[in-house]
Amino acid sequence: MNEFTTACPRNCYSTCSFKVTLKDGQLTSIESHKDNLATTEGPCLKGLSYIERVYSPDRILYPLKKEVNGNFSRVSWEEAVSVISEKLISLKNDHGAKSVLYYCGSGTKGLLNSVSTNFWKLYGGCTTTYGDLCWPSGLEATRLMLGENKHNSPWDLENAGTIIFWGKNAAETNIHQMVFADRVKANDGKVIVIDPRRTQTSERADLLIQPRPGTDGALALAIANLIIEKKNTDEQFIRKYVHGYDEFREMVKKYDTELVSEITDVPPEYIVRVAEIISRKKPVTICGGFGMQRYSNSGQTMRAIISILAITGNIGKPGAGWQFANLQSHIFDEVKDPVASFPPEKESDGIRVSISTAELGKGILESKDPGLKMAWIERGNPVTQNPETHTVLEALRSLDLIIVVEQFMTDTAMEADIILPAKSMFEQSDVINAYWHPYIQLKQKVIDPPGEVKPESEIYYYLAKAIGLTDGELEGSIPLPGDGNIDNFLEEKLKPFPELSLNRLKAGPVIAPGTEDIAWKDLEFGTPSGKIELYSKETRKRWGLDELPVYTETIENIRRNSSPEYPLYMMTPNTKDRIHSQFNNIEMIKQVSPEPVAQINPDDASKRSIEHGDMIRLFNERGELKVRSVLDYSLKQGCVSLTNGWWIAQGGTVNFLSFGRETDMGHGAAFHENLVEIEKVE
Ligand SMILES: Nc1nc2c(c(=O)[nH]1)N[C@H]1C(S)=C(S)[C@@H](COP(=O)(O)OP(=O)(O)OC[C@H]3O[C@@H](n4cnc5c(=O)[nH]c(N)nc54)[C@H](O)[C@@H]3O)O[C@H]1N2
Ligand SMILES: Nc1nc2c(c(=O)[nH]1)N[C@H]1C(S)=C(S)[C@@H](COP(=O)(O)OP(=O)(O)OC[C@H]3O[C@@H](n4cnc5c(=O)[nH]c(N)nc54)[C@H](O)[C@@H]3O)O[C@H]1N2
Ligand SMILES: [Mo]
Repeated sequence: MNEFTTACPRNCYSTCSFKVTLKDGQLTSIESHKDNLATTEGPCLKGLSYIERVYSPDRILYPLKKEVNGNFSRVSWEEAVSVISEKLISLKNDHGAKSVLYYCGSGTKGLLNSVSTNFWKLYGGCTTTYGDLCWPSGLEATRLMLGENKHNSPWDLENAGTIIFWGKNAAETNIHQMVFADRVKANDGKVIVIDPRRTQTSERADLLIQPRPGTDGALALAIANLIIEKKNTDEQFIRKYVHGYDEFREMVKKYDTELVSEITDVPPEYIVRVAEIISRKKPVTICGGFGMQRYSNSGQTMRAIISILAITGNIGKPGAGWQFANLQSHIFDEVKDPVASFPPEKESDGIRVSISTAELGKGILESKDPGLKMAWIERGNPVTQNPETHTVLEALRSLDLIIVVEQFMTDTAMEADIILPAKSMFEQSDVINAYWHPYIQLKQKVIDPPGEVKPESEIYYYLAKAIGLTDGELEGSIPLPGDGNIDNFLEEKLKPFPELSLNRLKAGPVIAPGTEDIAWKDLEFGTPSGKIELYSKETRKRWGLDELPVYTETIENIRRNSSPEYPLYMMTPNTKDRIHSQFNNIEMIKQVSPEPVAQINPDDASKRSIEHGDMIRLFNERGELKVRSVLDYSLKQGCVSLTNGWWIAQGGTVNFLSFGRETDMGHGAAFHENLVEIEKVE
């Protein structure tokens, strides 16, 4: 029996450290690695289901090619590589390298992901996307206010007097964070949740505030106004460390509690209550989630929320602060700096960064000089996960050739001409970082890939050779196949950090060098003024938005007021049972989450004669979905909620209904801003 250290590379806050056991070469158990102080409580159900996932009979184990009749059949690696390389050579000659789209999602973390970009540079360039589906408006808002994205260590949360989970459902998306929150509650602290839905997190809280979706900016400014009116600000902190307070104080005066109660549909006494708790139960940590961060006003919303902490002096102290993204473990150059990568760069190393991820379908369809002919998709499932599924499908179907590197027959893989089988997390070593805790970890290879699965680094090696590149030209960019070469590649990346080596990481996680346990303890902010910027000229210059975090109505809310055709807010949250579109095909998960359902408030349902368990149609001008209804008062009236990630074959992706639109800053995707109508299907 052998035990190994490894770590989960999914796009998830927790990024758990694992100890895995092998018996006769087979993975038999997965447990938590106790050295990771953030995730000691153990893996989630998805983590435990890896054993099934890795050995699943549904895994793609060989290269597959789509036949004329639409079915896939097995081909050899030689044939797959030769078809792809011939196309790459001819496209480059006939249309230029930029006629190829390279698209990657967030399927796995790791330094070896950089090999993909290295390949496309060596090929002579390509076209790729900018922005991100996930978090950029919050990242940019934080950067504009505080200078960078970091926060106190996860375990510091238990020092808080008040925790606000604002648009974050940690009990499902960051289960380990709740361990610290529960301790605060047990110690007579307060836990507040701000979310239009009653969630598993709010079940463990003292207070739930349910604003109308997209109105959190107004709510935050009303809270700030009350704190200022009641003189509960930290004047000394403001004088020393806050820029633009006078302008801010003047601006928030108009966010009177009664008015904001109307905007947000939150009773005035609840707004007052939150302001009181923040003033009374210090220190305050706000765990800002991604919920209110995917709207057309979301960057300014996030800035408005951070302002509350700035005026009350809740930054740079134990138990206090803004917990959005802790990027202190992002120490490697190879890992795309999410903030730096916002701006659509016209071109670098021949790579044209011209398509907004939020508008992937439209971007492909409208591409020109040269127009796109081929797409290479890896680590992502854009048909299911990107906004406007119909447009994404139309765009992909307009191309000559689509290559998808995948583990399973996802909606996107179904669109491929050639599918290349992808590795699982246990089949190649890599070094990973995280965005909640500060650890650097080794995701260790513990088993050989099954069938003819090859890790991307190896696929790119063979492709590079097939398009005529020599080993010499690949040196430093694409490692030669073989575990020893991969280890050398990783060791090279660890060299600048004496604390880190593969051997050390094999023992367990290591806190990233330079990590601050209490972020901004020095109260030095990397903003133009060196202070927390309530007033930010850069916000105006870069995004054309007000210097102050003013509230504006979302585009869809304005539309809702003028045309009530689609009156319901469609919410598409995450669930504990999946990571986006991953895991829903696993039996262990299907037992707890067998099919997509739409949660509806019974008052909205009765107006439409919908009963619990009815098949209903959700629709708008972009598309429709048919699913079963679940009537539930926990959802705010006027909302309907359906978790994202279901495949088309499993009942349909929510993104048939969403709209491809960018957030106000950061080039994020505003797909939470989505109005629908529902009706019973006879
Ligand atoms: N189990 C699991 N964990 C995950 C993931 C997963 O898929 N599954 N995904 C990971 C990733 S990539 C991400 S980005 C994070 C996301 O983590 P979270 O931010 O916690 O998750 P979301 O479900 O995107 O949104 C959180 C909440 O925002 C609420 N919300 C929506 N609109 C609004 C609004 O206008 N105002 C307010 N106040 N709330 C609103 C939703 O109802 C939802 O409960 O989780 C990570 N962790
Ligand atoms: N409507 C709506 N849409 C959303 C969201 C929402 O809240 N609402 N959430 C958004 C968010 S926050 C995010 S982060 C995105 C996520 O969007 P994606 O990153 O596209 O989503 P995943 O479903 O995680 O798909 C990743 C795919 O990578 C594959 N994979 C895993 N490991 C590997 C590997 O090593 N190599 C390769 N080649 N493939 C691998 C998996 O099998 C999976 O199919 O979705 C976004 N979409
Ligand atoms: Mo995400």
